[in-house]
Amino acid sequence: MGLNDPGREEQTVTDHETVLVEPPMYRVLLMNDDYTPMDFVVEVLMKVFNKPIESATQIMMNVHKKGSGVCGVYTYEIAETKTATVHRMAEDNGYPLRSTMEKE
Ligand code: TYC
Repeated sequence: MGLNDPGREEQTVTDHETVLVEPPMYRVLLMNDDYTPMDFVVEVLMKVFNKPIESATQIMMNVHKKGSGVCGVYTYEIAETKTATVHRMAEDNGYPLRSTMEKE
């Protein structure tokens, strides 16, 4: 507490405010194509997006019919890593499977 300004320090200390800002979130989507085998897409959804086989199959069939579909929603760095992992797995196996991310 300052001698010339009694009470000032207490006022400053209790003035802090906690502001929690949620990070921006990104949808990761899979795109349909004519060449990637269905079972490979299901494998990707299980390994990269931690989906159980039932929902992996459901998401794959939805992408197959509709052209694209959401696999999950993540913070920027995680979405980016998952997208890169999909592309690496596809390339390693010679498939054209693509994934994209978009801000929520
Ligand atoms: N259309 C593919 C096929 O008939 C299967 C497929 C599904 C491919 C989803 C990509 O993201 C995809 N073999």
